[in-house]
Amino acid sequence: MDSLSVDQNIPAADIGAGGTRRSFREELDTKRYHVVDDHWAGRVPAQYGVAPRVRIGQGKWFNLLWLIPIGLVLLITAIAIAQGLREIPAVQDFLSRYPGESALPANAPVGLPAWVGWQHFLNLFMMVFIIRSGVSIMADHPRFYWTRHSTPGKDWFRMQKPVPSDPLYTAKEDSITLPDGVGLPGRRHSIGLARWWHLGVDTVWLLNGVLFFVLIFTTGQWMRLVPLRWDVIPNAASAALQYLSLDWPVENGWTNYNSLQLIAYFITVFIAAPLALITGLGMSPALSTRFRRVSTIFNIQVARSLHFFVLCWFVMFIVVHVTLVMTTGALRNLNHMYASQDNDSWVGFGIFAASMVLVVVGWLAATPFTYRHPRTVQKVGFALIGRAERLFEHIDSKPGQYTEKDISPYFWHNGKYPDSEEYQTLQAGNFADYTLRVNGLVENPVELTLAQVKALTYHDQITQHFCIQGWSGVAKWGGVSMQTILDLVQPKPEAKWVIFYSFADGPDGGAYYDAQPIEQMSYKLTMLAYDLNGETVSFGHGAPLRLRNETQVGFKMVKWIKGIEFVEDFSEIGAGFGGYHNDHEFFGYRQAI
Ligand SMILES: Nc1nc2c(c(=O)[nH]1)N[C@H]1C(S)=C(S)[C@@H](COP(=O)(O)O)O[C@H]1N2
Ligand SMILES: [Mo]
Repeated sequence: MDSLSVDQNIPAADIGAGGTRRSFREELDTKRYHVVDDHWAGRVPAQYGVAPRVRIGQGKWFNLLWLIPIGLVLLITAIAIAQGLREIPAVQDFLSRYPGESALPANAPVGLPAWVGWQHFLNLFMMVFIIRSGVSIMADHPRFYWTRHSTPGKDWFRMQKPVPSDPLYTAKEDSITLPDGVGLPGRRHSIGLARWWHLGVDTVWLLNGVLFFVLIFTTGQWMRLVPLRWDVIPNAASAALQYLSLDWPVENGWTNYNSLQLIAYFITVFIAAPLALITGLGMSPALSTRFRRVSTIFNIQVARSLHFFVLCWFVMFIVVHVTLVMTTGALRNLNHMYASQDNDSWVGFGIFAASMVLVVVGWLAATPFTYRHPRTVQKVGFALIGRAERLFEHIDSKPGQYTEKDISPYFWHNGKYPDSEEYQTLQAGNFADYTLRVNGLVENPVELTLAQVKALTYHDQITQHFCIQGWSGVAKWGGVSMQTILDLVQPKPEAKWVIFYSFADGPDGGAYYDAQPIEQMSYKLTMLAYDLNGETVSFGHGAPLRLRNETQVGFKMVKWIKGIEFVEDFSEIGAGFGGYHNDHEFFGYRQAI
């Protein structure tokens, strides 16, 4: 390995204290950012998208705002039809045979205990944050697809203009701003913070959900939420007809919900809530790469689209549910849920009103709080979900999931392109003068020319990329396994993290970098790529070298790599949070979901 040892002719400018190679650390932005203000993240200007559209055919799009007038017309028509139907004797017979509610088992509980009220409140309180941060995450890549190829023009839904033809257009440029109070936090490309809210509150919501399931099954309350007799179906049809004809079914919620209500609750509790979890996990790079069979059909884009349908269900449910609670004996209904009593007093209303104050305060405060204390959001979010993410990081997936025919026709670009003179000179010379420096806590620091890198054992893999923003794509990457680099440099036992430095600066200035746990460097699918789909990797995708770590989301895969450093911990590197996006945009350093 003589030819690969450290070059002794280090340019004077590169010599730091102690006569050793100056570290790339000195090129990082070490400022600690503690607020999200107008200067945040290189001043991303606001950009509002377009009204949501669904694709109908090749290049035709249907603006969903039309659903408002169309829905109104359909509703009025349906009301007229329902009222007409109720004149028919056979329908009247049907309504008296199936009045709208199905009998409960004799041992079913009567009334709603206080814990139901608490559960209900906690759920609705958390839902506000979950939904708003979810919409923010969606706005970061405001398009949906059905295949794992996120091909422009093949999206089935978009809230953004068609993808422009500029070949270097990035997914970040595609992200949109949400109006204040809608998104959490709402600012364009604030996905790092939105994810802490979403995944952090999700964790509490899921734990609370487990408690809810335990309680409903130990108290018999489940019998009121699960269809147990076949006549639930005709009764639900009957209730629907009664609602539509504006002659509503008798309210008896204290003892038994009507069948339509029961089905709506059943779907919400037993289908939509679990599906939210399953479709959420379906977007994880670590899980999708590990559970190949499942992810063949249930790929990230199917999961993301279905996750959106779950959101639509919850929003629709909330609107209809609240409307009906308020229009079918509000005081009594509120007493049921908020005061565990079945009467017309104002007690339930009082508790409800107080709880709404909390909801509104939480709603109004969440975004300003996030902008003022983003590090707190990052820290609390990590405390809530970090453990689960770490669990998924232990997955070392096998190669061979995809073949050449799975390669995506379009692979989005992302990030800020390098524009330094240093990079441009190297690029103009076809990287003949490029060297990759690998040093830090290693026995054998090296400085390799590109030719020397290419002389190392070749490795290739066809894998799927998962950008944190939501797009994905399959590509064939060729280059060197990180294991080969480890064998060459021999990390010391103290080395725990591996820092990848880029030629490109991030949006606030200072070089882009990312810290990766050393265990993941010997995973089968961790590599330095210099080929993409059988050709030399292009400028846009990271020439001459870029990282692949298929356990993680895309922002961790540094492009335009110039150096690698092995360290014990990353607190002294950059601003100390483990990567450019962590320092500047409050991302987390473990992102296996
Ligand atoms: N140097 C650098 N590397 C980077 C980024 C960046 O901004 N700078 N963006 C990351 C993000 S967010 C993604 S999704 C991937 C995108 O890789 P691609 O452009 O090859 O698709 O690169 C990652 N590597
Ligand atoms: Mo990304």
